[in-house]
Amino acid sequence: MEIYIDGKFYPKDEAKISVFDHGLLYGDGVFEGIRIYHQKVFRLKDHLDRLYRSAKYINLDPGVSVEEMEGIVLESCRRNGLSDGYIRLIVTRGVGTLGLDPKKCPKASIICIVDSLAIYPKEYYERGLVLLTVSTRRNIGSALDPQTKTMNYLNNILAKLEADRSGFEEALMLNAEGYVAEAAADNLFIITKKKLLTPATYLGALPGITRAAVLEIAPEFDLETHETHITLPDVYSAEECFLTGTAAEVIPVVEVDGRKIGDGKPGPLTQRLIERFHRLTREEGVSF
Ligand code: PXG
Repeated sequence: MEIYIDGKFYPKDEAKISVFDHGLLYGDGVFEGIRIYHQKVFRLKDHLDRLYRSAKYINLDPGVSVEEMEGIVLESCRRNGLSDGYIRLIVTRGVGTLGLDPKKCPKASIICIVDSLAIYPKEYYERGLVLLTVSTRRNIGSALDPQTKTMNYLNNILAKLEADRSGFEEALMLNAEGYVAEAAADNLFIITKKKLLTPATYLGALPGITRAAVLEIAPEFDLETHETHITLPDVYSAEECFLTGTAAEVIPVVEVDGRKIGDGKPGPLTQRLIERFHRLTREEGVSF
């Protein structure tokens, strides 16, 4: 395995960064999780757009153009030779002092890791996930905008810990007003009466790349799509429910807070969307 750090490739054991990096000290940075399918990088441009959008939000200049960043990702893929895998692309504020002043960090650091993916057990897809709504609310946009993918994931980790402590596989997070936002690291969808609904991003959902792909393919199944407000009663009474994310892909949800969704089995449209999404990952992508 060869890991890219600031212009050079290192073997796994030698891939190290400074303890003065503000990514480590303050979570000051942004990142992307990207998937390789069949020797091609899935929706790389969309991931890079989101990375630069997140960087702009925290006023961080990655120091390389989008085209150069694409080159870094593709070269990392070539050197690692995985035909299916996971890319973690990270831009940190870089090395600075122990004070949090970002001005003391002259240069951003870029890290690109390509590794095999720890995929969810197959049984999760066959029987579906059981969710718990946690008390940890999604960050409010005026504090740290959940539409951006920053290195500060404690909000999500607190949610995950809470679900885990009660024996649940995944956490459902509400925003400060009590509307459904997303799962700890995945977007949420429900299907009701031929409508496919997902929380609008301004309500606390990340604009997920998988979410966008599902919204694109949904009309093929006669589903009318809406990015909107969703409440817990909407989720409980939905016919079908599923999560989307780069790692999880499309995964059925069969129970939320002790309420069965539909008949408590993965829904038929969810299953068709899963198959269609897999086809998309075979057809699309940037070769390396
Ligand atoms: N919401 C949040 C908060 C996320 O972090 C998604 C939704 C799904 O977005 P994409 O673009 O992937 O469809 C994410 C991204 C992991 C892991 O190890 C997953 C994510 C981020 C970091 C780690 O499972 N998901």
